[in-house]
Amino acid sequence: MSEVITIGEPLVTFASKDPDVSLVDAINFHKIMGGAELNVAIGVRRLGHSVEYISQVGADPFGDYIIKTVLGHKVGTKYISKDPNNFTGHQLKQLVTKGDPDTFNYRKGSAASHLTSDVINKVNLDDVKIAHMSGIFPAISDTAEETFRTLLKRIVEKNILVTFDPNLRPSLWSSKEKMISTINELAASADIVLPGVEEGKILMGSDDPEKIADFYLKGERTKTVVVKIGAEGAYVKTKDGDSYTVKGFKVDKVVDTVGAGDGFALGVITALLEGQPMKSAVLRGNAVGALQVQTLGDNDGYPDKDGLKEFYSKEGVQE
Ligand code: KDG
Repeated sequence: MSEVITIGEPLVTFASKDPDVSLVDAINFHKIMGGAELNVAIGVRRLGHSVEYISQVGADPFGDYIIKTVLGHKVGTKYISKDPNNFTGHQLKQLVTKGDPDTFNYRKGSAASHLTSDVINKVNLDDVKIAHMSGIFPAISDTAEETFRTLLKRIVEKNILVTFDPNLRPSLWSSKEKMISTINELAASADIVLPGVEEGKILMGSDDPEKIADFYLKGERTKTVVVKIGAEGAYVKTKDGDSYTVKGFKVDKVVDTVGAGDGFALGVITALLEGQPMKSAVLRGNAVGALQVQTLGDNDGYPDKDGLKEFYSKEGVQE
């Protein structure tokens, strides 16, 4: 069995090719694969760790493309089922020269949104060291939320370390109130919570990293909160009162911000798997995030071991 497990919806993404043209007017697109938790899985694998991805795709060309591409990344596909009655989720993504790109989702009623708990009961968690959970999957349907909760319950019962990224996607939730209450409730089951500073503002009303950390540290299982503060890096606070900031890396040219948060999560996860202390794990999170924003695509910038070493030596940093 794998060291890491995650659950999510894979997306076939049509990324527009002409910069700063709106999604309404764009006519040239290329096809790539995204999905926040799948991005994490791809990066975890690239850094040499085994990972299983739980999901469901449609019996359609998009679904076959996802399975073929996931296999190509050597991420485990044992728990990706095919749903003959529903379509594979997809997305349009704008190419921008500044800021976050506009996106549009086609995922209401998708195959992943019909993934039921039966699959979860068959998942072998025996050797899993870290479960990466995010706030996207419970947003896509009531069925998905129930499935997510079933998995989380099994993971917590087995005392597996949980990392949780709120990953706010307001357009996927039935209401803002439901989004906030569900995400904050789910976060309490995680050992490590990874909110962004802007997410903190929406979820608990402050963009002060320390206040955000204090809020999530009240969670029943939560021992560490790592608040992402963009280019500035990340603020860490632990239940036993330790707190510090790990500075981010300077990036000359941001090409595409998508996938940076997932890069941060996978940096933290892989470093912890390798027995590194939290400070080095957060440093790696910052490094992978900085590499990701310098490439197009939702996961193309994630480094392998040599790429990470090279980046650290260029930055004059010791892990
Ligand atoms: O975090 C990156 C993701 O945003 C992207 O790959 C796809 O929007 C996406 C999603 O909801 O998973």
